[in-house]
Amino acid sequence: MSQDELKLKNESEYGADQIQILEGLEAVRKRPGMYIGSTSSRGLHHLVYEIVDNSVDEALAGFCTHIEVFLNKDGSVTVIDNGRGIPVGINHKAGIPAVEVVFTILHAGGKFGGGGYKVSGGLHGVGASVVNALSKWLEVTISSEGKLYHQRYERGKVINKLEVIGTCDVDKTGTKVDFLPDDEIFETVEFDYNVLKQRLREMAFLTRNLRISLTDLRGESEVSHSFCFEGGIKEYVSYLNNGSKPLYDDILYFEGDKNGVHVEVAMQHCDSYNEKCYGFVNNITTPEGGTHIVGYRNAITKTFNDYARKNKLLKDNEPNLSGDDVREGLTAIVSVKIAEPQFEGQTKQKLGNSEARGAVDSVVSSQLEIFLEQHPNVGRLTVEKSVLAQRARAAARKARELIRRKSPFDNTSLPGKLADCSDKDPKNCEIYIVEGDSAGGSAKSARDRRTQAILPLRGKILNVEKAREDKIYGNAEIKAMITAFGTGIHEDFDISKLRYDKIIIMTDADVDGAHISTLMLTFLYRFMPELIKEGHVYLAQPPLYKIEKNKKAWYAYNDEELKEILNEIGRENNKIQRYKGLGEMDSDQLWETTMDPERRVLLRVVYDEEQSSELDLVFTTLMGDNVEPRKIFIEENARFVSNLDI
Ligand code: TSJ
Repeated sequence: MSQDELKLKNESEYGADQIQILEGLEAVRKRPGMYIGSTSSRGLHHLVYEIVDNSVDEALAGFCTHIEVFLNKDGSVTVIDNGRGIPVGINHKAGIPAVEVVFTILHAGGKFGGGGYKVSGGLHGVGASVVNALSKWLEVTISSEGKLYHQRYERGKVINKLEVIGTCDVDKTGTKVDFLPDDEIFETVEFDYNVLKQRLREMAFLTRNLRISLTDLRGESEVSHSFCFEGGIKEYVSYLNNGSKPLYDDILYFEGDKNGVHVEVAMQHCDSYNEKCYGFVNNITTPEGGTHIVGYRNAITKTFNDYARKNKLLKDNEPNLSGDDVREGLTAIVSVKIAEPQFEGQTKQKLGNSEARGAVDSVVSSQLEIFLEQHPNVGRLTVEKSVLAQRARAAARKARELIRRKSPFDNTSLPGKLADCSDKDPKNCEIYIVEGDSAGGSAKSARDRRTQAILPLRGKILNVEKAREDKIYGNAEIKAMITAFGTGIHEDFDISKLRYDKIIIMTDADVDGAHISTLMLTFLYRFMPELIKEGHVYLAQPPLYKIEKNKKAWYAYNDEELKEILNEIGRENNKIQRYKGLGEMDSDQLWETTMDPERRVLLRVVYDEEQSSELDLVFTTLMGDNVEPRKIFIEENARFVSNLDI
């Protein structure tokens, strides 16, 4: 029992208890990072999730069907649900209304009265009181039994007692919370509509039939999205597979309870080669996996092998299919709900509860076996694909060994086209991956030979989304990159062997260039994701225009900048040159505008673990066979680069 709860037991010390409580929330304001991870934009957005989580719990309990989120003009957020309303009765332990307990006592989430329990979240599942503590003001309004109850807090402190401020329909119930994040706490208090939209969409997928709407009232015209998925995580899988060709029409769905664990799995194979598997525990993503994912994988491998043997799709003298073989092209959502999740791992994003392993294994094994018996085409197509994957993997192993045998530190094995730098300390070094031999030539003469290496690539590099591993290793451009970087790939990957601190992709500032950048990023993301996660990957930003006037020169990196420069220097007597490609710049210009560390602009490619399913989608959408989603992507593609690094 916590200090707070102990104190609260003694009702006669009510006044003293209040002081204790205020100190509790003071602690949150003193060390906000401890409670919401960080005070960056990410922490700010967590405030919204923290509140919405409470409404989702109400939906999971079966009492709420609709949640609305508004971003208001004054910077505040409104969350409304049509649940039962946070209880307003006096909590017997605390001697204050339950709703006040929720907002003023740390870790009080849902443990009060009525036996309702909160399926507490992961790292940040600390509840409404933390949001309250980190808000300039917060107001809660509850509709219950024909009355409207209201209370206001400022920086976590009660401003007025819970009071009845009006009436409402007797059968109308629900909770509304308005809050304004405290700009003394957060580095930024500006919400990103798209970030919220993505997470709310995910929440809607994870709770089928729950409608979640988001409305942005900040701009001149209202922007709004509303999500409600009758199929829940089945629809999530079909959303993720949009842009790929499914191997069969069905989306497999398994659900069950075992050992106190609620298990839900949806999956479908595509004719592509990558596995996508997103795990959730109590609706929180687990980028590091954990016992639920292990259980799911065991079940899939075992059940497909059993099915293949039983139906003679694998001969007696052929080896078992590996997990990787069976999961080639497989997209899956594994969602479990547990009363007391244990999170482990470096970032506490890995499920540790051992009962989850057995529960998922058992639910998936038993239901998948029956499904395959009833849908033999799914079994046959999957096993046939897995057998091909098995053969390709054997070929890939040979190809990989050939690459591996050449030590990256042995200069003679470095790719012939690489113009390496002379400094041998990776910390000082960077490598430019340049599209085309001619641009490669300018870059070679432009560069600082001591610290900058140049690797020109010829034409478009292989699309790794569309090729099996063995073919990928045969590709000269990809081999050149792997040996130049020095790290190895996949299970051989060792970041300590990275030969350059910065990997900079430099392509023309046009649609083709963007496509090549994306192919490059796809390769890095699939084969060396750590390089992106650790922030080693950048996109160079060549200028789009050169403006000359009176023997002076300016460079503009986009149309906006061009306008600004023209406004400044006047529109007369100037010469504007639009660069169509890197090749149009001479080496001095290339150095000045794009490569000189003192003057250039680089975009760092970032990877947000919590949004990895979205990032995955970006790559597969662009690289898959479906043309329509690809067009959409190109319009939105600014999304996966951010963090201007000047
Ligand atoms: F986070 C929060 F507290 F601020 C918050 C809670 C915010 C919002 C927008 C909604 C909620 C919330 C809480 N919605 N619905 C509920 N439900 C309860 O708190 C509740 C109601 C009745 C009973 C019961 O057992 O009768 C139990 C609970 C947990």
